[in-house]
Amino acid sequence: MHAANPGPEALRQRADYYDRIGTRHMTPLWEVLGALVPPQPRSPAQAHLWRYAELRDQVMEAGRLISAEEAERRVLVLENPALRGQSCITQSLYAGLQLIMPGEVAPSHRHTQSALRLVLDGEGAYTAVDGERTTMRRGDFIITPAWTWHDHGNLGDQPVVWLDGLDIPIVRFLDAGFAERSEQPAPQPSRPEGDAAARYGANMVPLDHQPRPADPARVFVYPFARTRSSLVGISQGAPDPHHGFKLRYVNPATGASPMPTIGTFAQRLPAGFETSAVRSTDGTVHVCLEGAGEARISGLSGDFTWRFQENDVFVVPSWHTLQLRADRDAVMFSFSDRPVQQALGLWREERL
Ligand code: 1HN
Repeated sequence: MHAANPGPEALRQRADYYDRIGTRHMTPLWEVLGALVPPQPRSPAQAHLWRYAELRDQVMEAGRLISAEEAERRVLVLENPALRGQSCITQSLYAGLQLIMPGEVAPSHRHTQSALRLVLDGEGAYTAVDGERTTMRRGDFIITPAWTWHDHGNLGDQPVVWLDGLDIPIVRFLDAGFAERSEQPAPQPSRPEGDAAARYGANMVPLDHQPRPADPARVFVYPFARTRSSLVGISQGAPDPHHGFKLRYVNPATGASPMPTIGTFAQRLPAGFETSAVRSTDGTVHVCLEGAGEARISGLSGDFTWRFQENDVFVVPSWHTLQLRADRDAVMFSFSDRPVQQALGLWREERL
């Protein structure tokens, strides 16, 4: 960083010294300080778009090659092109596309990783969380809180596809992962559909409800019809220049993020609207649920312009600027590690 011109003899002595201390498991900070503490985020992740037309063909092929039962979960992992082999879409988040065919079940298990589902295609599947099933409809956002039992099934006659988002890399980083399989692969529900929403999701809670901060959220479904009508409802006002009409999902019983590790957002961009450029420290996965448009992304991994349409998925790494334009009225879903960064006092956004 500072001007200094060591001669060849000094460099040779240093190299020799580094070798000697290296054998004792030490290394000089001054050779790595700049990389350890960069002036701004230098994410190794790359911006990337996955088109649903291709994703669908590929996941349907998996449907012919392996059963949900054999796979446990029949999922194609969306791997960040610059992080191959690590099963992650950003440094902190995992994403995958899951397929369940008519008549199949994905057996019950639980793990300390938190999961979200965003239903993309097909009808007739359910997911169950701690004894309550919910019917999966397109655009529904469903969570599986940490350490809750969950299984999926398809009672209909169509393949059903959804996007999974999990905090796998965060839990791996902390070496805090546990998992177990249930003795019953497809347990019968113990509560009727809608029970959690009625008890915890109507601005009311049970009389004796005393949530502790680490308790799993009870409401686990955010139906798309309600999200959509809220987005249309706020569209009477003026759009935020950088975000259009955008809301974040909360646990209705606490006001906190639905999951402690993953923040989730829904956004409406009216046809013709173009957002001003914005960048933030939370690398974010975006999914187009309705409409079509263009995304412009710029940052360390390059400059990209993509046209997107329904069910296309793209990732914007940390500190890359994003601009969105809707050609047709667009509804976007997105998720990131923002609640983690905010809890640690790290999150920054720059509106350009
Ligand atoms: C998981 O449990 C599901 O329950 C999906 O559908 C994807 C990826 C890694 C680990 C657990 C599911 C997963 C997963």
